[in-house]
Amino acid sequence: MNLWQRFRAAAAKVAATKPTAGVATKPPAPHLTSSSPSPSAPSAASQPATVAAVERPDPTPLAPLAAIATEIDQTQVQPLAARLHEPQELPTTRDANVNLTCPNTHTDTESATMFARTSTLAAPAAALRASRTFATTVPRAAGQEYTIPLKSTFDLHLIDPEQGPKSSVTISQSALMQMYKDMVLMRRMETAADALYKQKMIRGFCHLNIGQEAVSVGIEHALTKDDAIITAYRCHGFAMMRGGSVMSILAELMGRKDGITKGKGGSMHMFSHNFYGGNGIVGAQVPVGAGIAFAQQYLAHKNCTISLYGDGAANQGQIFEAYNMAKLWNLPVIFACENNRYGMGTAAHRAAASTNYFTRGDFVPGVRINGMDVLAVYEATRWGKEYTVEKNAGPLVYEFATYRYGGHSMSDPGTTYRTREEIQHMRSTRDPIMGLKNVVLEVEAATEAELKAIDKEAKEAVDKAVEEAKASPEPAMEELWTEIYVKGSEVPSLRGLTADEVHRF
Ligand SMILES: Cc1ncc(C[n+]2csc(CCOP(=O)(O)OP(=O)(O)O)c2C)c(N)n1
Ligand SMILES: [Mg+2]
Repeated sequence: MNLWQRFRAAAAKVAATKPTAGVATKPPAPHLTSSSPSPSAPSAASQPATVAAVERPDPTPLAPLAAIATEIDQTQVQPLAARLHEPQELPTTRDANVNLTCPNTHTDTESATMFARTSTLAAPAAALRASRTFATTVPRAAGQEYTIPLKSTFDLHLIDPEQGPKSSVTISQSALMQMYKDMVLMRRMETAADALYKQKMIRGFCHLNIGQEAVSVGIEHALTKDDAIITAYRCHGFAMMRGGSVMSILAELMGRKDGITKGKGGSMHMFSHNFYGGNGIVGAQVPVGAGIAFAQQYLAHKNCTISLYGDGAANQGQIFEAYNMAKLWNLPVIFACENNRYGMGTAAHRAAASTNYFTRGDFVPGVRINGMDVLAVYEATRWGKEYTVEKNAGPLVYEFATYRYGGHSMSDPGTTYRTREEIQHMRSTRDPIMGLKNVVLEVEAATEAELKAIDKEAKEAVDKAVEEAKASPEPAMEELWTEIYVKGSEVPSLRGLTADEVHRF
């Protein structure tokens, strides 16, 4: 019998012993026996004065009841209340996280365990080399393939572990190095955007993805450009991976003509071939992603769609409607929640009754992936495409456990709802670039000097892109009237901001 069952049994006993009227006959709620009352329930002090006057049951049968209530409070209620306000330390559990059934209990440390099951990334390369478990004696060459054991594991929902993503990746030297280059370039680009914003060259909304690079890079490396991606407003990295140049992205942020959306979209609205944005309305892109997958299926294309959203969007009704339709129609879509642990300033566990986002498709199989490990993201996406397209097995729900180092947007310092220590801890132990760097050195795919040269090259490329973007003019006024309708389907005239402002096509 667990604590609650014991409590109920004791309460039933009390009720049977002395039935009396009034509030005092009810078994006391556990929080009332606590010295630190729960914020969600009235404190004992705030009980109406009449309570004292009500006839109380005999205290003797109440004693065991109070003892159990205190035990419940101390073992269950108080730790939960404390966790609402404290950053989560990362426990280390492993195999228990392979779920073949949908767990219905809520723990807010689930995604945190994902990081914990990754070996620390900050270990010095020399030490890693000394302890490496696989040898690569073959001389390095672009075409050389490595089979690299993953440093993180996957959590599965309704997926047989034998059939799920592999625990290692097989990847060429050039692809491995390209992943590193992409992440380094992306971080430099976002760092430049941060500086341009502070110089007031970028205005309005600007959501940086520093810390989350492994998600967009790992996904893109596992897809082809015929597969589709749609995401929310934290989209600069995806735009870059879908073919946008650094210059075009920075120019877009500055509202310049050479921007990827001709300077008309800004931070949240970037598009390119088979990249459907860049969407500012939280969650709205998720059903659109299902629609893109429907088109792929209808047109018999052998491709899939990755429809991304944040933990802050994951509780919306439209997400579940999209899951349902996708499963009903067996669509080739991967719904992918980038769980960076906060929706603006709200910690995920304060907004979600279950933070096991990968299980929330219920009947849709799911995988939780360490989103700070680019190789794990790559392997999960490779497997997911095979599952949804080649095997035609229907949709999946992914959760990428990730972390943003900066605030929600440039107007959020990002340190009021989480501690500086938490950010520092993630930066120093889970950084995706550091993690891949260690792997590269471990397998001897490149030397420290070669990696340094890549960093330098990325810095120079971004510096150049900044200058080019700054030199780009603002779009012409006529651009106000373009790209509103598909060419050939325009209405005869469009009204502007005021009634007398009319544009005729
Ligand atoms: C429909 C809608 N409601 C509210 C907002 C305001 N808003 C912008 S971002 C955001 C939080 C989203 O958090 P999350 O999905 O976790 O994404 P993250 O910023 O962490 O990448 C909210 C509520 C919005 N843009 N759209
Ligand atoms: Mg979030």
